Amino acid sequence: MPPVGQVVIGPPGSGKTTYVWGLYQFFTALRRPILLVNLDPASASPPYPHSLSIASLITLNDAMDAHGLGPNGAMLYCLEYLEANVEWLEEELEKAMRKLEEEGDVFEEEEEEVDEVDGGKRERRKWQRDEVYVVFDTPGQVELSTNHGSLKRIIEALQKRMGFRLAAVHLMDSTHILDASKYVSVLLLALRTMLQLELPHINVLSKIDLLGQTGDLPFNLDYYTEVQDLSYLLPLLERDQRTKRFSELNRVVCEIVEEFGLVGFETLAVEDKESMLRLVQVIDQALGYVPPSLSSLPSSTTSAPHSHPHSHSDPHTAHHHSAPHPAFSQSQPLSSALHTSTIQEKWVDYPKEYEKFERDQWEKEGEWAADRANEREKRKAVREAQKERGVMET
Ligand SMILES: Nc1nc2c(ncn2[C@@H]2O[C@H](COP(=O)(O)OP(=O)(O)OP(=O)(O)O)[C@@H](O)[C@H]2O)c(=O)[nH]1
Ligand SMILES: [Mg+2]
Repeated sequence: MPPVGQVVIGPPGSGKTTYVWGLYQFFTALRRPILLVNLDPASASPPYPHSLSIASLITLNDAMDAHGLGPNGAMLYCLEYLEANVEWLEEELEKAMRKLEEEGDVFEEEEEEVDEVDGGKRERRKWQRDEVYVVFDTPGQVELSTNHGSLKRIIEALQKRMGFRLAAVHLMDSTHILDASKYVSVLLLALRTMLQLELPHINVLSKIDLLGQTGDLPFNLDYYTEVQDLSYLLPLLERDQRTKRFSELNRVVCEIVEEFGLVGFETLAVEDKESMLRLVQVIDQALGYVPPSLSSLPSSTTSAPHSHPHSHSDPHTAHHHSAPHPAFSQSQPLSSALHTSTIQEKWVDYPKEYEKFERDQWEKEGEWAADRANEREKRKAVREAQKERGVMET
């Protein structure tokens, strides 16, 4: 089976790079192998641990200096340059994947767990080619995925020549849905991109944690995620002075989106592990990808899962868990309707109550972890005392 992965696309600032970094942390916690590829030439040193970067081939500044281009033209030039040198990308990917196959990957263990489980040795896990998951971070210039052909052709080359199975994960800022006219633009952008890239496609309303703080949502969240009867939007668009005179255009756009019947949305709050888990499972399903099973993991990874009091922390600083997430074995994501109503409660209707509930849970988890650490210390002291007694008796 060929390698699988995601091409992460979306407008500037929609959260692509943060999501890619979050995915790395999440996959590492789940002990799933992951390779990150930076295809944004404006980002010479991406914040996440990447296996390769377009910046090794060409940067935005190179293109601007060499050809006297502005940033937008230089961005298109860089992607065209990458397309012309797609063999470079293939060779670099091949090298990175072979490294995982031959040398394997090592997952960080918390010190005390390592001491207890395997006497301080760290196991390297070697991966099969079909287990390797590759994530491509792309620039935010929308035309790269709506009408400029280079990104599409680069993806096609990876699919045809290396056998990649890729899904497009299209992030769009969820706060746009608060404004009916912006929501219509988001729908149109999603549809245009789906038709251009022709990949298994998952549209995502990102930064859903900001939705409740930013404004009032006229309809329930599932109205927007499931793209239900868009005629309900028309009175809102009529009321808005900016969009009133385009009412006929808006009506036709809504009809087109409904006729295609392709657009729907998942949601994402990148720091929320349940939100990440749900999205990863939906993408796995779209790709027909079955993650490496628990039974094939090294013995040290099958110890009891332990939660971490800071598991909700910023992805830039979050700890890696040394055991797989308990939900790892769940093959089916929560039903879409149920999931969306939970998200609505958590981020839109009762964010404060949820925050308090989660804080209480973390406190309990923290106490539990402290108790466990004390227990471990006690057992260690007993073992040492027994050892000493043994030495004295012999
Ligand atoms: N609250 C919240 N903020 C987020 C989330 N994801 C990203 N952000 C913030 O959004 C901003 C933009 O994030 P990036 O990851 O740089 O966005 P990008 O799509 O890579 O941007 P470009 O590369 O410029 O196109 C940063 O300040 C992030 O911290 C999220 O889920 N919730
Ligand atoms: Mg970025």
